[in-house]
Amino acid sequence: SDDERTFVMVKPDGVQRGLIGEIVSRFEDRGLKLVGGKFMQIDDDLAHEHYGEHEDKPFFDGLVEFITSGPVFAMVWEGADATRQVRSMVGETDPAESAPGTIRGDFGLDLGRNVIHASDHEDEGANEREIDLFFDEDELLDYERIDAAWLYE
Ligand code: YYY
Ligand code: MG
Repeated sequence: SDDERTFVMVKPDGVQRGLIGEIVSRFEDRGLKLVGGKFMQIDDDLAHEHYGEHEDKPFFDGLVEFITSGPVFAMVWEGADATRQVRSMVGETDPAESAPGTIRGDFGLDLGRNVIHASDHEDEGANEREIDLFFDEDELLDYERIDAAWLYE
């Protein structure tokens, strides 16, 4: 289906480095549809919930400190196979291992400052869980892109 939704977030480093527009443009250019967006600061509780799967990892405390350290830009993008396609545009977790042309491969060098979060396509239902965590239902908008007929056969 062409209405899969996925959660994406420009992290505090991406916001500080002025990369919001560049990152939004990449998803728009790909033909994905923005259905929600929120400029916000993550508090400790939300950080713990969002990154709960990493609670026992050595990098967890630093990760929570980083993600709560400044504003983030949270988004929901919709399109065919959106979760997997966005992850492929994002690159590997470590920017140093990410191919040029990917967001992390073009804008990062360090694992702990990798610019962007996107729902994991290998974690079943992660996209829906993360969308629910960050957005209320009425913050997600239903509309057609005017070029929809040219994006899908
Ligand atoms: O989903 P993704 O962001 O690509 O990676 P995760 O394995 O879910 O880890 C979340 C987050 O934690 C990652 O974006 C950077 C940070 N991190 C880290 O600082 N050190 C690690 N060894 C692994 C992950
Ligand atoms: Mg992950």
